[in-house]
Amino acid sequence: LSKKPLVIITRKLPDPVEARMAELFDVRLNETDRPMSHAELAEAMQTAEVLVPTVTDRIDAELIGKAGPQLRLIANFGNGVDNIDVKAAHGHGITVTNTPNVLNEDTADMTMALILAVPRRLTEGAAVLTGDDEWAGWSPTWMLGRRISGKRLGIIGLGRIGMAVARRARAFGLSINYHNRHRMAESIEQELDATWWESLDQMLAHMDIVSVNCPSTPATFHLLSARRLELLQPTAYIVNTSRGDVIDEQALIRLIEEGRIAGAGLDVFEDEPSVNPRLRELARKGKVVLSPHMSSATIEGRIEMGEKVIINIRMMADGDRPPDRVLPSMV
Ligand code: 8YV
Repeated sequence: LSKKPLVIITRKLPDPVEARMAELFDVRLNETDRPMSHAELAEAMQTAEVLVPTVTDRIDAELIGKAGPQLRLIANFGNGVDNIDVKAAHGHGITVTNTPNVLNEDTADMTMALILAVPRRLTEGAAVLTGDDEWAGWSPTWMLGRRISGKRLGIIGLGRIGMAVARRARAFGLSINYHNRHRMAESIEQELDATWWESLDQMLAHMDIVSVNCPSTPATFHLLSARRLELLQPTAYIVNTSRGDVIDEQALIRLIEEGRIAGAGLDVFEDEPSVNPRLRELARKGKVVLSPHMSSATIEGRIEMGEKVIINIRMMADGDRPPDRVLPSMV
């Protein structure tokens, strides 16, 4: 990289982040805040030394294959790198970095918000006071939800975000269970009072609430397949703040419609930004709570994500290894 590399940012970032980047680098901004088209991305990759994409840009093998030789770094503004073909980038000698850790707490907060909102019917209750009808008043049998405390939470993917969820969930009286391919160190299990389930199938059959916190990779595509979703108890809830494609969304919708899963809290969807109309209908019925991919959307978080991107670019421009490199073996 040159000392003041040409950095192309694909989306509008918070003002302080853009200002700092403009001080340090030769920055080309996207003022429109409309995602770049495939052709615009291809053009950007012909000129940029550093590309800063987001989750809405699909940087596939074809685009990477057509990138100019000056492109040395793809510094993703985001934690998940499922939008980037990391193997293809690596094959072309392009480094990929992400923004880990700074969004763990925000994502865990939103996960808890959904874990609480669905069984306690929060959006359904809120809708009573925003609709046209008057509230008929309190009744002993009205708006009864399900108790949170004392229930079993199963975390799929006890990583940095999953652990932040576990810490919060313990304070709400949930017991902590998890499924990872590899068991965590005993010290972590002890700190979180967490039980490892080697078999995801077994864990699913025994949980009251399941939270998806693993990344989207080829290995986790439809990890919650129709067959696995059918293992859940009819009283169980699912929360997903990871990526939509970890769950077979069609199967999830069908099982909730059929009353074979109690409900879901979803911040992510298989085909963003379009959301299946049947999910919207389930939301109107109070069976699911939907939020539009906003788990990490805090002012503080976005600024810290920007700082991470800046550090990675600076390190690389200084000839050092950027701290948040994503290697093909990690995805
Ligand atoms: C971001 C996310 O909003 O970081 C991630 O993986 O899903 C979100 O927190 C998005 O990725 C920004 O690119």
